[in-house]
Amino acid sequence: MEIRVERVILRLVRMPLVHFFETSFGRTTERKIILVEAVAGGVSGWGEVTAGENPFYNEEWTESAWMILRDYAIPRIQGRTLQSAADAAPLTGHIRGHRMACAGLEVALWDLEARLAGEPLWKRIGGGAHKEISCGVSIGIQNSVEQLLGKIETELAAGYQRIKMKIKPGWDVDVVRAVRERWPGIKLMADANSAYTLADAERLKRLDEFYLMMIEQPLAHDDIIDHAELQRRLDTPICLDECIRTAHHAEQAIRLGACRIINIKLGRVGGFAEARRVHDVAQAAGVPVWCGGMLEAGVGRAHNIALSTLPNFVLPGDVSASKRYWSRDVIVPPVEVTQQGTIQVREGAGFGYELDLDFIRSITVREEAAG
Ligand code: OSB
Ligand code: MG
Repeated sequence: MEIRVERVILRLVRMPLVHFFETSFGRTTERKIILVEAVAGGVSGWGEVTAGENPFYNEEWTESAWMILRDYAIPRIQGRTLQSAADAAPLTGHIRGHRMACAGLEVALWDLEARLAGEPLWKRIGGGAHKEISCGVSIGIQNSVEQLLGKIETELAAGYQRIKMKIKPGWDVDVVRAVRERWPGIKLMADANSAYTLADAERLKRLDEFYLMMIEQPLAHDDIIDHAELQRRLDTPICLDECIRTAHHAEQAIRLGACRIINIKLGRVGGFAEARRVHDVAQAAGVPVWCGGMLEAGVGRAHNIALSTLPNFVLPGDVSASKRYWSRDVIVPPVEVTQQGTIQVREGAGFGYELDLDFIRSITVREEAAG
């Protein structure tokens, strides 16, 4: 589907979270999110940049993404005629790193292509294997164990299929034990966001006792080799998040035995084209994947749903209901989760939700249009 990209508009929106979210690298109370609108033939496609407010998850943050988009990514796309949204990633491929920034534009172009074709986005990217997405929740570090147990209770009652809890040194073995003792049968996993080193292997080994589904990214964000060493010592499967930025990384990690599961995030890998390649590499190796989250607003959430319809997304992901994050989302309807802990995939064109443009206008703190 030919796309002549006439105009790209960047909007910075501020959205307070309903509850703070804390990981091993810090606490977030308000998101600063870039929404990307790409226009062709009077039709708009929308993307969301998933970078955090600070360069702590990876090297990107909202402001770096704004500059990369404005000064590098958009000028390479705008005014061009693409044969398909698949042409976008190669055009920004020589930009080192900054994948979340480039992905914000890439995913907007896929949404645009789907809307121009009058087709659902999931179809356009080759998805559609699942009509319903299995949902888990990611629960941050809390002020007390009691608070954590209370939160887990609420999410299980809402129907979520698996619980992911954040861990860090000092909030790990004892806390996981408390959760396991209370709920011996639930699907449970832990995400360390790179808070440990190989010197902590014995401590991490103690988590084997709690038969977790997986431990996500225990070691450094850029270290596949130490994860391979750790995986040899653990019974619990390692899932890589931060380490996997390309399909080539996925290939290397699998070859080295550094993980048995991969978390795919659209932004971290640079958009749909690379996400699909990571998915395919994992699938060919018999490694299951699931869709991670970055506390997205509705646009990013809707893109994650489309991605999760690819066949090898066989484990519950971190994509959950809008209301867990926002008192009002930027899409209508908000993302809703059934009592069985699933999201029903929508059939409309593009990502299948309407933009709440009045609301977006009311929370926009900066806007810049190129073209
Ligand atoms: O590591 O998966 C992560 C949020 C921000 C940064 C990194 C991560 C997360 C989450 C939250 O776990 C997932 C979500 O609810 O969107
Ligand atoms: Mg993670």
